[in-house]
Amino acid sequence: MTEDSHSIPPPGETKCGFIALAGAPNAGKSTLLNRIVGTKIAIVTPKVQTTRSRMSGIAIRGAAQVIFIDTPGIFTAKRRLERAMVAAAWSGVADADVTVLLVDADRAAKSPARMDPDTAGIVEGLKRVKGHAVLALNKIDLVPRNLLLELIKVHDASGVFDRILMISALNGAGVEDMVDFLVSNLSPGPWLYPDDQLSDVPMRVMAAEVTREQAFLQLHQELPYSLTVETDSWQDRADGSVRIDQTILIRRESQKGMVVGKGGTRIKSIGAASRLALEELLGHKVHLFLHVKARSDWMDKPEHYREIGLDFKS
Ligand SMILES: Nc1nc2c(ncn2[C@@H]2O[C@H](COP(=O)(O)OP(=O)(O)OP(=O)(O)O)[C@@H](O)[C@H]2O)c(=O)[nH]1
Ligand SMILES: [Mg+2]
Repeated sequence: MTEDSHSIPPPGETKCGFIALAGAPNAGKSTLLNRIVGTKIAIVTPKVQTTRSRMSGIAIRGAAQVIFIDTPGIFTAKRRLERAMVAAAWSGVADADVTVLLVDADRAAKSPARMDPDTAGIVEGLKRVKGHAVLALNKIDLVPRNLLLELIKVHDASGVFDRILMISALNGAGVEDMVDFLVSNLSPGPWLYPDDQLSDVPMRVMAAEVTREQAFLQLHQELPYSLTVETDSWQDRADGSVRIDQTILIRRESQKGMVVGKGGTRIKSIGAASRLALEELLGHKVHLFLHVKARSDWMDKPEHYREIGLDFKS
C-alpha cells in the first residue's frame, strides 16, 4: 500500500526505527496504528482478539521513518491459533526498539488500585526484553482525570516504563505528542522502505482482513473465532476493476447456515460491506465473490499460518 511521496531528507540526516504496539486484547492497538499512519491498515472491531498477526504501519515524521508494528492482544492463550497469535505479539516486541504498551484506561479504571492481570503479565514479560517500553493509557476520552492519575501511579510503580502517556486513539488526543516523543528517541539510520509505502502486509491478506472485519462485526458468539478468510484469486480487469474471490472457512458444516443467513441475507450483507471497504482501499471498482466452506482443520493447517505470517508450532 502506498501514498503520495514525501521529500526524502539527505542521507546522514535520517532516522528509522521499529515501534511495537502491544497490550491486552481490545486495548485499541489497531485503532492507534490506523490513526498514526492516517489510513486504515489494521481491522478494528469491538470484539476481543480481532488482530491475529503482525501488521506494520509505516509513518514518516520529518526526517524519521517509523515502522509501527500492530500486534495481536496478549492473553492466556489455549488453542493453537491463540498461542501463535500471542507468540507473534511477543516476537513483535522482541524485534522492536521501543514497545508502547497500550492499556484500556476505561477498563483499568474499574479497579484503579492495581494493574489488571493481563497488563501485569505483559509488564513481567517486558522486563525480560531488551528494548525500551513506554506506557500509553488509552481511551482517556472515557475516564475522569482523578482516576487517570491513580492509574499513572499504579503503573509507574512497575519501574519498566521510560514514560507514561495519555491518549485517545479514537479521537486523536495526545497521539501526535506521543509520536513526537517516540521520534525524538529514535536512532539515526537510513529509511528501510520507500517513502510512499504504508505497510508491508500483502494486498491479498489485507483484502481478506477487510472481509474478516465484516464477519467479526456481523456474526456473534463463537462464530468470529471459528472462522477465517482467505483470498483465493485476484484478477485485474481491462476496465480497471478487479474481481476478488474469497472463501470464509468455518469449522463445522452446522455453522454454514448462520454465516449464509436466511435466503443468503447474511453473506450478502457481509459481502456488500466488504466490497465497499475494498473499493475505498483500492480506489477502484471491485467485484467480490464470497464462498463459505466448512473445513474442520483450518486451524491446524501450516499453510494458513504461513499465509498470514504466523509461526506454526506442532
Ligand atoms: N472510546 C474509545 N474507544 C476506543 C479507543 N481506542 C479504541 N477504541 C475502541 O476499542 C475497541 C477495540 O479497538 P481495537 O483497535 O480493535 O483494539 P485492539 O487492541 O487492536 O484489539 P485486538 O486486536 O482484539 O487485540 C474498538 O471498538 C475501538 O473503537 C479510544 O481511544 N477511545
Ligand atoms: Mg487489533
